[in-house]
Amino acid sequence: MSQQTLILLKPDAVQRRLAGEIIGRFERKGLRLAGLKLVQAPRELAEKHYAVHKGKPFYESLLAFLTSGPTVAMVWEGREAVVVGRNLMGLTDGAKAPPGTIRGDFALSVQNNLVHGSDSPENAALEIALWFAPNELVKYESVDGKWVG
Ligand code: IDP
Ligand code: MG
Repeated sequence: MSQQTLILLKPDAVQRRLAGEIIGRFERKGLRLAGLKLVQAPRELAEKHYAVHKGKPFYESLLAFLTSGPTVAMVWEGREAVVVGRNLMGLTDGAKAPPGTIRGDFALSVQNNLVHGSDSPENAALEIALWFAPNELVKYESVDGKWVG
């Protein structure tokens, strides 16, 4: 089943000029880009996005991080896009994420771990609605669809 997932390149990815490297990994995997924009997230958006973490010791620091600079917000779609995105990212803690994953290759920190990816199709739908207006998502046929599946 084709799914959509919200992927964010957090401000550390943009500041460290890793956006192209990371986007390339999603492209090469075979996922299809459905939406992309650069956003300076206001606090209200960051609060909604990380509402599940409210009350945790790292919550305020996490909000400060996500609002500290521009974020690349993207929607990727394709077969099992949610779990595929999570696997490309690797474990939350960059020090524990295996090599070959985005965090494993480029992150050392727990907080500054470069990417966000939705963790379920239900959360993906909620997060996509938070970051994108419906008319910002583009539907099209990918020409290599029959090869990538
Ligand atoms: P995830 O991004 O791998 O889904 P979550 O547990 O949902 O990880 O946490 C959301 C984000 O909060 C992480 O990506 C990371 O930036 C930050 N974070 C998670 N746990 C910690 C922590 O223990 N200390 C500092 N920041 C954390
Ligand atoms: Mg999460």
